[in-house]
Amino acid sequence: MELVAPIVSEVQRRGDDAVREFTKKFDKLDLSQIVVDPNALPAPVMDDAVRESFDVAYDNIRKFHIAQAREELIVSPMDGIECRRVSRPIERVGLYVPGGTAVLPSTALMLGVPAQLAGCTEIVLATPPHTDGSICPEVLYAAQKCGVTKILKAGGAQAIAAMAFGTDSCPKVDKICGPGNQFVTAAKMMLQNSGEASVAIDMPAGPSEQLCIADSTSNPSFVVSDLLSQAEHGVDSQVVCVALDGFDKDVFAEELKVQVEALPRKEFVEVALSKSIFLRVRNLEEAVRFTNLYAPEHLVIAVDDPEVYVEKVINAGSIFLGHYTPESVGDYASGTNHSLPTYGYARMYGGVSLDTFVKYITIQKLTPEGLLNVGPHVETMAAVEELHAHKNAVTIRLSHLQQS
Ligand code: HSO
Ligand code: ZN
Repeated sequence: MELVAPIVSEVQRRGDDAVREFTKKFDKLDLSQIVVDPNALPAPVMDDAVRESFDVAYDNIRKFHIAQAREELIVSPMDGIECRRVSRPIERVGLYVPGGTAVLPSTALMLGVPAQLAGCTEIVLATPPHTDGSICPEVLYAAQKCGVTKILKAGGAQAIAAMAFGTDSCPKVDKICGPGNQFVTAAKMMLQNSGEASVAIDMPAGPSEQLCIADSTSNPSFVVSDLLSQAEHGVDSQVVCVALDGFDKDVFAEELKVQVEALPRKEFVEVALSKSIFLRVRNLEEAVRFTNLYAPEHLVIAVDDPEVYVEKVINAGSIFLGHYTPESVGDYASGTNHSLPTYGYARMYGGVSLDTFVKYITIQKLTPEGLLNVGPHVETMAAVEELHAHKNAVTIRLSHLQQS
């Protein structure tokens, strides 16, 4: 917070100039134009196979998220009273797509698709550019497909502050979504509490994690491959293997050694593993109890009959069932969202969904009969709270009705 606060206030004060200066300082990049319109750029040059995979992912994510749209609610709690609830898009949203040690264009889809489906009209995507100032082609492709209206070529706290306050070239947004490093997260948390910025965030993000439940039916090499797919994200990732009877730790450890050795991101993996856990439990109840306490971002239930666990799980971001559902399918293309609560926040947050990009407006309409039914109760309650004008707004109408 201490490191990020001066960056945020400089961007608030000096806008684009400050963003350019921080980009120069942290990303060693001198950019004259920091905001571009993706739709004015030519379609990026991409391998056909890569384009096809991104298209499949886009379609699956779209299908799962479009089904999340909620019908308008209409309820009549008493005769003459109608209550409704309608959903409306959050008009201006900011999507943060991390660069860092790995560029994650899949995150552009995970945020862009629900924002597009929600009907957000200004969609700003912030991402740190390559060292030559260009944008990752797959991020640009995803941005164009999802109807992103502006790309901010910046990362870190400076990008978050630019979207929160708006600058000459970057539109101000109402909500900022997406994962990021500790500086991005600190900026998001600071700005959501700032009355001057007046901006919401999706959820706090911390180091990410996976918990895998394994028993005698599990395939140790599958289990290891899943845990490593999450461990390779970064040195602060954590993975947990919760093992029931019949899951052999020695076989697991041997397989782990072999698979780690073959990974290009071995250095990150080894640090992450040094802070990870192999936990032996006595039975299903213990496995579930620990899982709910830990509240994993990703829960892999790598057993023959995973459904018996599902109904008992209360805290988890996203769950992967059986032997043929690696976490990576959810990371990319099964259709579920990979922006998930981490670090125990699955106790009170769900992942990004269509709901992240909408808000609900409630509506009520009373007929004279409705006011006759509920009005006297409102008068009584207003009297309890000693709010005379509240009471009078009902009384004046009830008298009018009695006269006519
Ligand atoms: N597992 C990450 C998402 C991701 N994996 C992006 C690969 N690319 C957090 O859910
Ligand atoms: Zn991942």
